[in-house]
Amino acid sequence: MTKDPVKIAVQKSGRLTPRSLELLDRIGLDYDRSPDQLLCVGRNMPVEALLVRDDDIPELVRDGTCTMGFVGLNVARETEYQRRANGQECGFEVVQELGFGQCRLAIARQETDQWNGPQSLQGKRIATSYPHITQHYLDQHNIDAQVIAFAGSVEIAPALGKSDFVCDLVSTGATLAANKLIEEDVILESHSVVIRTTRSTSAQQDYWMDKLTQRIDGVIRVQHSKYIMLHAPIKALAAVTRLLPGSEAPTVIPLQGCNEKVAVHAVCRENVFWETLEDLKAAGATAMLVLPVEKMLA
Ligand code: PRT
Ligand code: ZN
Repeated sequence: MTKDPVKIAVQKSGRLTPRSLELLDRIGLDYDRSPDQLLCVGRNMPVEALLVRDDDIPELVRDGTCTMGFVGLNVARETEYQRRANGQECGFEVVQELGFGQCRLAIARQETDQWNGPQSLQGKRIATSYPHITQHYLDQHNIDAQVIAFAGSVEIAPALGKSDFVCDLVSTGATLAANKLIEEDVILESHSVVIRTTRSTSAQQDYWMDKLTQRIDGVIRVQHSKYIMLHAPIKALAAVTRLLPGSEAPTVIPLQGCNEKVAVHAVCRENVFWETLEDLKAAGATAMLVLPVEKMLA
């Protein structure tokens, strides 16, 4: 085992797990799993991934057990606000957005209640698994309400008579609808992020964390990028390149035995839709090919 490895805390089994493990793979980490499956030890870099419950990730990164973590912004913020409410330093910082695990933390009301903005919460009971984010929102709006912490199944609290409102994570909205709850204010837009410890780390850990950060950046940047190849009449070149979505200067290559057309290759930093291809075709482009981009390093 390497001395001073970078240790990344990753959710063991849940919504973020498949994409987190895929990300480790895409940044080039080749690893062996420990017999208990809870540790992935890098074979090709001094990097280890520790598989844990998502709620434990911020604390593990704060206390230095791990140097980085992949976690939902909702979980990171809840820990941050909890620590700040206790007068403690946060101990980690959000350094990158990973763009998966999108959801929102929202206030929802019962059909029988009215909503006239945050003031409607005055004097009411709000059930939530995110008591510190909810309290922060109430403080920001100068509202005095009772926050009731629930470990799970928050959505059933009003029907049980335990609360008037809920503040819960929402993705499709189906859970709220099934419980006859109506979404009102979104108090946090969430997605998975990379957090990094604010404790001092060794020169080797800093080197590898910076390298991983760069590689993660590369993976995220190519997520929606496409490589497009096409043939264009020279006289339509300007019109064709103008239509390429989000691309910098394209590469223009002569075609063997053809004086009127050139090949154009470009990385488009946005998705290339059928409509774009149809517009390119109308402008004179032919032989169009759109390919996914796997890696990019600026
Ligand atoms: O066991 P462990 O503690 O690690 O996992 P967990 O059960 O606490 O978390 P998990 O795997 O459910 O979620 C991990 C992270 O995924 C969360 O912290 C969020 O950042 C993110 N995420 C994205 C979600 C959702 N979407 C989501 N829809 N987390 C939870 N939900 C739940 C929500 O709590 C509600 O019960 O799904 C329900 C609502 O979904 P819709 O589609 O009906 O609106
Ligand atoms: Zn959890």
